[in-house]
Amino acid sequence: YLLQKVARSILKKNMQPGRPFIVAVEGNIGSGKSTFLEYFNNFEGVEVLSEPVESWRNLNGNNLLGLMYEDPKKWSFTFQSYVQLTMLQNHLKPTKASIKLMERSIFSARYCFVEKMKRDRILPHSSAAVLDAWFQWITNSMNINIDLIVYLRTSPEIVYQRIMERNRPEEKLVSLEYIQSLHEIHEDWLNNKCLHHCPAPVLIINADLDKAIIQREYQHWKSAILNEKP
Ligand code: DGT
Repeated sequence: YLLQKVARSILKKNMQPGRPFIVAVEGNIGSGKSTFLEYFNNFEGVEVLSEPVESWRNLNGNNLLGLMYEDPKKWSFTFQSYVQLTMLQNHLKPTKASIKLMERSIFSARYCFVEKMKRDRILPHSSAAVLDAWFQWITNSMNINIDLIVYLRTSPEIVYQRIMERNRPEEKLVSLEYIQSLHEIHEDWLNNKCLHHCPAPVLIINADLDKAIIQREYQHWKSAILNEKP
C-alpha cells in the first residue's frame, strides 16, 4: 500500500503540466561539469544554470571563495551561507524550458562541502547547526525537487591534475588529500548510497575520459538525460 502511495505521488509530480524535467550534474572539483553543461546547452528546450562561482568570487567586491580557501576557519560559515542562498535561487528560478540542467545543487553543498568542513572540524558545531537549520527548513518547505542526478565520476589524481592545469588563483591552496576526501564523500553519497539522502535517481558517467572521447558518452546517455520518450 505504501509503495502504491509513493508511486502515485511520483506520477502526480511528474505529470504536472508545464513542469520541467530537472537534472543536477554533480562530481568532484574539476570533474568536467562545465564541459557537460556546454554540450547539453546546444539542444532545444534545455536551459542551463551554471554554478554561481562568479558571484562567490565577487559579492559587492568580496571574494568569498578566496577568503574561504585562505582562512577556512574564519570564513567557511560565511561562504557556505552564501553558497546555500545562491543554490536555492537556482533551484527556484522559473524556466520556460522543458529541461532544466543545474550545475550542482543545494544538496551537494550540504552533503559534500559542509560535510567535509564538519569532519575537518573547520565548522564549529554552532555554525553547522545554523546552516543545517536553514537547510532543513528549505528542503522541507520549498519545492526544490530534482528528477535526475548525473554523477561525473572521476579519479582524484586525474581531477587534481586538471585543477593544477586550469590554475584558478583561489584553488592554488587545494591539496590532493582534500580532493581525495571530497571524492570519497561523493562516492558515499552517490555511488555507495550509504551517506545522506539521495534526492533523485543517479546516472553515473566515467568522467576520467578525455574531453574528445567523453562526448561519445554524453551522446550515449542523451535520451536519458533529456528525458526523451522512446
Ligand atoms: P568543473 O566544471 O567540474 O571543473 O566544475 P568546477 O570545479 O568549476 O566546479 P565545482 O563546483 O566543483 O567547484 C568550484 C569551486 O567552488 C571549487 O573551488 C570548489 C568550490 N565549491 C563549490 N561548491 C562549494 C561548496 O558548497 N563549498 C565549498 N567549500 N566549496 C565549494
